[in-house]
Amino acid sequence: MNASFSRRAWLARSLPALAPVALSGMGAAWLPTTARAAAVLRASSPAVPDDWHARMWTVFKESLEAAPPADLQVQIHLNATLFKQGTEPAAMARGNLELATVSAFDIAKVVPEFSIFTAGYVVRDPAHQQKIFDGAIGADMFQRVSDKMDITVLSTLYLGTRQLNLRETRNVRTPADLKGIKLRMPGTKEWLFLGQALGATATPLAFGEVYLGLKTGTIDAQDNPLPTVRAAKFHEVTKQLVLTGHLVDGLFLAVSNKVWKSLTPAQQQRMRQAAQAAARYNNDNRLKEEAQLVDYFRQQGLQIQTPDVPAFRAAVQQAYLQSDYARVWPAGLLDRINAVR
Ligand code: KDO
Repeated sequence: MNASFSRRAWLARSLPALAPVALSGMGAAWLPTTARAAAVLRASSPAVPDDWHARMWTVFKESLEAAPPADLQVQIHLNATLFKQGTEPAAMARGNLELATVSAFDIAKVVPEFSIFTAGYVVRDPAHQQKIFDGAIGADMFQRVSDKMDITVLSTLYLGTRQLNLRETRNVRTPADLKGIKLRMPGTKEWLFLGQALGATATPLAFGEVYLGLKTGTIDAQDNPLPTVRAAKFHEVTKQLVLTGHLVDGLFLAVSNKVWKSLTPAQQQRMRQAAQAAARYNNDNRLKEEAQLVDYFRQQGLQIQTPDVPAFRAAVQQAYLQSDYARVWPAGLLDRINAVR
């Protein structure tokens, strides 16, 4: 890993990836709150409208806009129509976007120690995740994110526990059984590392192209939490789920510091409350649905396999601990995460 990764390089590298529609809208939306008109805050997400972390933006919007004064308005842009997946944090840092959900993988590109949360089998379950990020570890990490990325995290969303989802059935007991499988991962090296650690051939592809990739066979498999498999209809073009549970995944609802620092304390408080309400809505619904989906997918005709999870855990943990990622994890952080109960 390049420890001397510069913030300037991150911003520069992300610029060509901006969706054209975002370029045309640049600078148009964010108005200073001192102006009479309400300030418009645009939220960008690659999520499909039926996914809970897309719907939660409506909860955020309604919560923020409900209380007088009507000084803040939210515009929701889904399906990566405003910014491409993964380019949102750099856009927010530049002041071209106001709100987004950011993954641990996006953050690890700029705050390398955050890669501890991209490692498989570190976070135990959703309750562990919330306790980590609501406590001292979260406060320390989010300060680093604000300092280096110019964004402020307002709440932590449970995205779900990532499982494998294959186009054709195959007996997958251990990582060795994934040899040669083209497993789609989002297109950054942090994601690809996770795919390789699982034993597959990790293949980068944007979320919006996964359905077609599975349908046409350019990829053999994808990994996502079950609620996302349902919302994006991946079960229509796959035959098997392998319940590896390899990553208890999260997203961070974040605001550009350019916006955040221009708000009054009262506006900041309303924004935090809206973000907490949105996270609660997402987390409650996602957990409830996740618990029902194995049965649902079985009814839809998918084969459900429970693999040798300890074998996956051992292989993935070893891959991370031997990697450059682990070298930049602050001393003792893994133990502190494990000790959170
Ligand atoms: C995905 O592309 O697999 C992923 O699940 C990665 C997440 O970090 C997040 O970007 C998510 O997609 C999107 O929000 C779409 O659900």
